[in-house]
Amino acid sequence: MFRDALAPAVIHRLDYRPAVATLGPVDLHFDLGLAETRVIAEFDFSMRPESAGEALVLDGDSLSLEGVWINGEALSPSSYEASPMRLALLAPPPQGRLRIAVRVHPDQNTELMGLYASRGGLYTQCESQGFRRIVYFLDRPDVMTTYTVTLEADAQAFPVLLSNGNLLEESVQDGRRRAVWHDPFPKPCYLFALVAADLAHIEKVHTTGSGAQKLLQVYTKAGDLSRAQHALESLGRAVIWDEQRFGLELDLDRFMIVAVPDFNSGAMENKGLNLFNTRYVLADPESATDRDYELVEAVIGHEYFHNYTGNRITCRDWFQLTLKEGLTVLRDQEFTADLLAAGLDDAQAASARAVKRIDDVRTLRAHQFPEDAGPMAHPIRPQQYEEIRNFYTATVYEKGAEVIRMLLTLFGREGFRQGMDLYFERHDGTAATCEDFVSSILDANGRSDLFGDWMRWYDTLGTPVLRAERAWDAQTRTLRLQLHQTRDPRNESGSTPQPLPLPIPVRLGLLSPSGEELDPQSWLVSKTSGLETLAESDLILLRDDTAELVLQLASTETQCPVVSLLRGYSAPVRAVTDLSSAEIGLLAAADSDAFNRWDAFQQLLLDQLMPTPSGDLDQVLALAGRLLSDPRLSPAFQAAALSLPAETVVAEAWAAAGCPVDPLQIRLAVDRLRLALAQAPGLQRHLEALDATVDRDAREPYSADASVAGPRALGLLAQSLITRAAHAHEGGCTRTYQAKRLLTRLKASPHLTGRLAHLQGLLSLGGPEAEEGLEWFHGQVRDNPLALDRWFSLQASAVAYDDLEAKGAVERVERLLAHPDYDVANPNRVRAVLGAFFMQNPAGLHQEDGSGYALWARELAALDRRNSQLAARLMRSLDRWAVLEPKRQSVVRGVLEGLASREGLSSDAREVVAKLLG
Ligand code: HT7
Ligand code: ZN
Repeated sequence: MFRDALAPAVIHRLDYRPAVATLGPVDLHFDLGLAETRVIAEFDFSMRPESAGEALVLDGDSLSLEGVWINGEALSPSSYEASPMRLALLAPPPQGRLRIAVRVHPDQNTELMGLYASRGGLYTQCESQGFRRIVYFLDRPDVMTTYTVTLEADAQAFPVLLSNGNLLEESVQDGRRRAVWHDPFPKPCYLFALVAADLAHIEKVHTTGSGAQKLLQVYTKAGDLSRAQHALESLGRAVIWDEQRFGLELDLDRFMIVAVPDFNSGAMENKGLNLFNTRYVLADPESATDRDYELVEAVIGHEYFHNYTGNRITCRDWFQLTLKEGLTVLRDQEFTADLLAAGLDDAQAASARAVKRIDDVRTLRAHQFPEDAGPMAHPIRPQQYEEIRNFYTATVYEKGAEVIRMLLTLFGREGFRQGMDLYFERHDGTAATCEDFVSSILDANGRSDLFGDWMRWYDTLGTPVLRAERAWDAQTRTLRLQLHQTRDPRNESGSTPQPLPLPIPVRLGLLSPSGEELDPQSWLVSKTSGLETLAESDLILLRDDTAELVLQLASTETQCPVVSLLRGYSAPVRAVTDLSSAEIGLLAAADSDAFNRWDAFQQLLLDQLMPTPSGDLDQVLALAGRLLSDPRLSPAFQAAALSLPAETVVAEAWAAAGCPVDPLQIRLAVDRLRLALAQAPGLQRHLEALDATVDRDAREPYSADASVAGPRALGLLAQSLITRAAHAHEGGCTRTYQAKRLLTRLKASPHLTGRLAHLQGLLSLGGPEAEEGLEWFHGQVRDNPLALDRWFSLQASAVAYDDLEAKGAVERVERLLAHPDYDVANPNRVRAVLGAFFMQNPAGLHQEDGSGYALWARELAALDRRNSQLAARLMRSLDRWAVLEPKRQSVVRGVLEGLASREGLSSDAREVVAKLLG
């Protein structure tokens, strides 16, 4: 008897077994309707000899069976067991042709997994386990086969019928449209997709390096088509980039992107038919910011790159998720960096790449570091899970990309490319493992010896700490650099403990105390232990827990040099050095490595934000002036350098220093520093000159190009500081003046980037101008859902200078939830309100009176009943509750225990809440 388990099952990586059967080509037939869709699947199966005599158990989820046949014969009720969650053929023949018919109800599918309705259209989302909500199947990534799909639907309601691969035929008869699609590439079912909707499209032809013609298409609602051009161009750039950088050509005759208004995540790489959240497709100056333009290009690249890293070579099991996600993130990061650097001279290109690197590391530190320090911490390849949907995490994606980036750093572009070539040579068309990838890269570079040590990165959780200490002998001009790594103590317990040292590539530089770069050629590494020196003289590979590098300096320098450690952020670790504030200031002022220059200044800012600030505020303010007046720095870099660390990043720094986290005190500390920068006499001239560029920019035709977006970001940063100073101005006249100026700028701004910055400024000042700005903006965007999302999120995350305690935040969010434009069925809108409040307004969520937590629990319990995946993701906003000060901690514990004891909590939410409770 096969029972549907009530208790959640924990799935262990080491329990992997191949499926009991292999499947032949699949024929799918869909009779499509919003209220009801009938699905027939037909395929040959062949039981594996090792599984002879076993039942053939097919996965299902919320399905109702209409009939099941083997070799054309209906099965007798005693030969199978069917439930919404599975179909078990109790004594299957060794092989046969299986036919299964089910009915599903797309318009009742609020989870947006499987086949669902959105604004009159039908769409699918099958990763990771959505196909089982369409028909009973062996829903696992190592079961790969080809698909032929017949779609039938009302011709008027569904003028466009799409599925994976190539269109074989299309016809309309008696008001019914019929389309047959065939995908010649074997794929796992999570890459299946269909679309039936009323859509328009734009297209272009791409001729590959080998001369083949490929059709690239973007589908949207007719009213959105004018916003699809940037997506189509981005797709064209991605196709070219993958050919040029990795020699990978588009393998299908056509490649389609479809924009979906209701979508759980960002996008999905279904073979030849990528489905996208509208947010990552549609871009025009009124609906997308500069940042959104960049994100659209990056996400389109990401999904397209999956065609090889994910689709052609897929994952053997879901534990290997980082095999496709980490690698594809690395590829999309490189895509963006290459595009940013294209056409620039060497120095400008290096600076453009550094800005991208800063951006990526900022994301890693803001999202992955807290995850790795909290109760949901897991290695990039987890050992176990209850719901795989909870493991689409910053760790699997972002840290996974960093682990692969280290291989790129070690072997360089050429070596990495050779490794990728070998990976495709060995594994194309298969379901592979992380071991397969790592050994391909290492073997191609003659470093198979590193394999065992390297795989430790896949089993280690937590952010490793790298300590560096110097000992300087002035007489012999010898620098002893001691390196010491420690890993999270939680690695010493658990199912596969991993307490052994990690191989850590460390790129380093030296500066003289007067700020001159010491040429790496002039160092002589006289002795090493616990590490390898590599061909590039500024790169070493730490192999042990403790290592020593002895550097002999050729220069006449007699003072201890300043070490610039982990240049370009060469490994995903937390560095702790013995540098004084003055030495960190020297790096901020003079390091030739732009990433470390940024990092050094951010460190000084962070030191000012600690419960007991360290360092010298005047030095920080003077450095800010120096950064702003350095003509070698790009405006984009300057904007990144002067942006204050996010409150969540400050909270992590407090936690790492063992200080209980008080989100309100953090907000006050950040605000004090913002005010100090805004009022620093040495900065006024710069800020005013930059602020004046805002009006000039508004008169120019809009471009999202980095050469324009960088200066714009800096101008708007200056505006935000001037706004802060204006609020503090005694007597209120400057404040009113600035509010009126922002309101004028808001109404004159031709693009969303400016409008949002001006409206944010107005919200921080408050008063009648803020109200007028909100109303005006709403009037402009009421028919533009993406821009309207921003109107919601700006308010949910707003910091008002009159209410730094955020006492009015909960009430404001309650008003947004009651607003007629709020829509709980639309994940983007839910993220715009709840996501923005929970993740970007810590002082608001963590109100001392518990009102933020009460809203959190009420809304997420309700959301869990409708869309459990989205709810579980938003619950992660309390990941770090255990580092809060005791009073808030005890309130959160009560809230979490209350949620855990609720009847009917989804398995997604149950897993997260249980982990949060420890
Ligand atoms: N590979 C895709 C993951 C994804 C997803 C996962 C779970 C639930 C819904 C989802 N939608 C898309 C996206 C990507 O990383 O490319
Ligand atoms: Zn991906």
